[in-house]
Amino acid sequence: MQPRIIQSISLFPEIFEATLGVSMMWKAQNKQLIQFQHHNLREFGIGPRKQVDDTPYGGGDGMLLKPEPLFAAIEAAKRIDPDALVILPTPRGERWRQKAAMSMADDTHGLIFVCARYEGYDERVTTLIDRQVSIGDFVLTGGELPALMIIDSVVRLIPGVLGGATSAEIESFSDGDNLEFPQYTRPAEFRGMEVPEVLLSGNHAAIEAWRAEQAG
Ligand code: 6GU
Repeated sequence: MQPRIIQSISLFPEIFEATLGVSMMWKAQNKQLIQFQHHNLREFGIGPRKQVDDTPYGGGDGMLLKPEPLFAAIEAAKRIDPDALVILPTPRGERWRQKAAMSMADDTHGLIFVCARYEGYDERVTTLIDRQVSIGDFVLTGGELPALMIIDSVVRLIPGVLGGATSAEIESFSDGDNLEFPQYTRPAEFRGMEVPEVLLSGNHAAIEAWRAEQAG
């Protein structure tokens, strides 16, 4: 089976390399379940100075990403994976939720994340975008962190990525909005704090009941 390709377009591809190069995201690549490919938007910049930004028509503060480099980068990513879904992280997008992560994990399309910086992007780029997604009601300086959060939330749900077969299922939010129960490991007493007695009891029915109650 061909690994699913997840691409990013950003002025700071090193943010992706660093974050996706460790732990479970690295393992997902190592197991050939996912293939990450990160594009530097600067390489698609215009002229000898590789210009990617410009001032907004109509005036206003700050700089916008120009359409030409964004179009060229998205088209290059599409040549690698023509059927890929193009996602734009933006505070104006639909709110990202666990349910969306689950359906994206079930889907087999590749993904292309287009990460804006500066004060935003030329609106014409949205003609190439399939989906605009926000991760919450606050504003960040760029789309890289939101893209990484979305990637992490999807990749961990792909079968074979997490070790234990059901560890994703029983974790928080996977089967509704219930929060996970508290957990403990050795030692049974630490700095005067004791592990709840029921967890040491060996009574599996009682443990299940306690966990259900704690998960609320
Ligand atoms: Cl997706 N992008 C940016 N820049 N800020 C955000 C966001 C996305 N979601 C919440 N805040």
